[in-house]
Amino acid sequence: MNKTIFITGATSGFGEACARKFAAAGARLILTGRRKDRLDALKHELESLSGAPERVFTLNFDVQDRTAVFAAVASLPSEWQKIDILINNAGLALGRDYFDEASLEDWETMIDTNVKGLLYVSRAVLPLLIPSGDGHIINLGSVAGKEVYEKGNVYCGSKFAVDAISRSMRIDMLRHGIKVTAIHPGAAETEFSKVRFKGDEGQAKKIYEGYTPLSAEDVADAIFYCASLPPHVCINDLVITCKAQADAIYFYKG
Ligand code: NDP
Ligand code: 8X3
Repeated sequence: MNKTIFITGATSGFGEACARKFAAAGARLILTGRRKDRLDALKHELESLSGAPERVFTLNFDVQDRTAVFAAVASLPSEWQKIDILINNAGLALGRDYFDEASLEDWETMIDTNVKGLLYVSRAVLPLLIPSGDGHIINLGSVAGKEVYEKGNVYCGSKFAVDAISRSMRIDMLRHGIKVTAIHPGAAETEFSKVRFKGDEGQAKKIYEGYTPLSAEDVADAIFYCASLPPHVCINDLVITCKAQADAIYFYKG
């Protein structure tokens, strides 16, 4: 794949799996996240595996920080200033609490990361995506952006926003020839639940008990498929769950 892919949240889960998948196909990668040690290790690994130095460029910033987002993208060297695909993946859930008991700080972090962060990165990257006339934006929504569930309140709200923003972006990007795909996964075993339950491994593990959840690689495969279609074909909206999950609420746990 002779393309440059900009991936947010490449230090773990779907973003990291996408980095491996696209790297294996020969793409050039701009990998971003807050944990610099992980970005450096991944760059080293992918460049050694491919035998192609300068295949990966890393940017270390917090998507919540508008100034940092624009400064990071502006710092890209000229040879990295043409981007073909933006994968807006960085995101998180924090807490799973009743609306009247949830932490306001958690709510703010989810909105600032999942909604405002996605907007900042998209606006910062678009000037580098538009000139190709053939760009692609892939946003990570969730089944939580399709149905709400108990104690999902603001996480669900943030992913409903990603769904609406993706649909709206798709219309506004028509004139630039940019595809917009929203991917809505169900339960996938990554660091997501560990982050949601603030490091409580036991609570995180319980989420995936009694069934086989999606893996990060399953989701990366679907994203790669969407990104590999002919130029005139766009998957607009893709909901992907494991076999044991019907939607955001119904599971069959054996
Ligand atoms: P992980 O926790 O494994 O990875 C999340 C990634 O997001 C990390 O690389 C993290 O990097 C990055 N990130 C989080 N906050 C910030 C921030 N403020 N600034 C920059 N980067 C940030 O989770 P997943 O891979 O599972 O999740 C990826 C996306 O998929 C999220 O948007 C999530 O909501 C969504 N999703 C996940 C599902 C699941 O069940 N796993 C299902 C449906 C959707 P770092 O901490 O280094 O900054
Ligand atoms: C993550 C999936 O079901 O925990 O978006 O909300 S869920």
